[in-house]
Amino acid sequence: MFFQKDIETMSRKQIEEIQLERLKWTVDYCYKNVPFYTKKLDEAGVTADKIKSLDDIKYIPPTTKADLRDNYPFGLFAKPMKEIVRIHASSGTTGKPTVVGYTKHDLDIWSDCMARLCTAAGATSDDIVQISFGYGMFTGALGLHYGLEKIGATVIPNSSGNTEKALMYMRDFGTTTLVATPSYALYMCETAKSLEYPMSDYKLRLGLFGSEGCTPEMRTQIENGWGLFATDNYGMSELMGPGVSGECIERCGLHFNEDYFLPEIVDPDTLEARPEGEYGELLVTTLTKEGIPLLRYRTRDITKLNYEPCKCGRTHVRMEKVQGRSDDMLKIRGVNIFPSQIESVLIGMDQVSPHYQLVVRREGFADTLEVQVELVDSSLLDSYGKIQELQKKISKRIQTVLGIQCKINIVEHGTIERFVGKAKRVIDLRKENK
Ligand code: DLL
Repeated sequence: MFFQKDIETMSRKQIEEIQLERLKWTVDYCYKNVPFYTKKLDEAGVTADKIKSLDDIKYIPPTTKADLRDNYPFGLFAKPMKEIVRIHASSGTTGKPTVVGYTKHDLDIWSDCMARLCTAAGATSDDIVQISFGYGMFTGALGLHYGLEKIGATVIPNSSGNTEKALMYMRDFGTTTLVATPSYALYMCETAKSLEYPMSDYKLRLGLFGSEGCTPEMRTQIENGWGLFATDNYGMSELMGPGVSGECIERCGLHFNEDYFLPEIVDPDTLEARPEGEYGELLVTTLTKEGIPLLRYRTRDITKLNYEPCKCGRTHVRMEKVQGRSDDMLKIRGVNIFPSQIESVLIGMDQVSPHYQLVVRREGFADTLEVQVELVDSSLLDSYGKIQELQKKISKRIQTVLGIQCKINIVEHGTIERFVGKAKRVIDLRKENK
């Protein structure tokens, strides 16, 4: 079993000592090896010996995705290419992707981080694991791949897409664990149910999901559909990929690999630290990374931290499931909305499927929200009265929960696009109208 007990259960004092020492190392390393940081730290008047406590991190200016883009492709690398052994990139929807590089040492740590989290989630060397993240520049597939090999599991590098073939492997190879985005896991389940094979032909018991949000309601649907136990994994390419934090079998927060990453929660507007236990934006400082170290990286993800030791025995801080991204938050007629809130409303209703899309428009001076949602049983479309009744019911629920009016567009089963990677839930047409 891959349980690094001496590290994963150490006292808060010990964790903080390691973090302080590594934070100083990282500041010094960035200063000496990345001209971008030399300039930034000089301007802020920060040097490694000015960092006397973890609290002093507040004097370090944050790093943003724009900084990575401005230094595209390798400008923030701290090692010469000779020492970089792998490159990944995140698929930004706009502009250039952000590019990251790993040294051999970074890759070793990455597999350790993943091996720890997969073990905490209940995966073992007896598992046959099908990886249905896309292999390629995306970090998800290779991240999980090496971590799972490290714990001795049997890895099937199936990638995403070609769902029927993936399901054939699942049945024929006796796959016990699925690695995918929650939306793809759900789509795979829907496809499995549409085939002639009984669900008892599938042996899935564990899902290592992540890379996008998943409401508790959607998770329950995936678990019931497949008959598995689902866990959540968080990470981002800039920081490493998956392996930053993940749920253990207790599922009460995602354990942060705190000896490698230092998390902070700040107010996204003022960047002031938020009191412990309050929601805010997650900033992360890498503590050992050589290829592309990052100081106070602005993840834009909204979450909170819990420092209580977990029932599983691990003491590393737990982060709550990501509530949304500060830049994904939709502001509609002054009301802040995360797509996940609408998802919770929809998934609680029997007649509609969990596939949905939100279309935001600007009409005149007002923003409008259209919720496109799919029927479970398309024959309902034959009854105008029933559809109207359902539309009213959904819009009333959304109004009660979120306090906004929206248009409900009910469509036939199977019409809303399915995604093999991260689902795209929001189509914001306002930018085009501006
Ligand atoms: O999604 C890395 C990853 C791969 C994590 C596989 C877990 C499993 P990026 O493509 O760079 O990296 O996207 C990072 O995705 O800032 C979050 O907004 C979102 N995200 C990642 N994991 C979760 C999660 C990978 N478990 C961005 N819940 C992050 C909610 C998540 N959002």
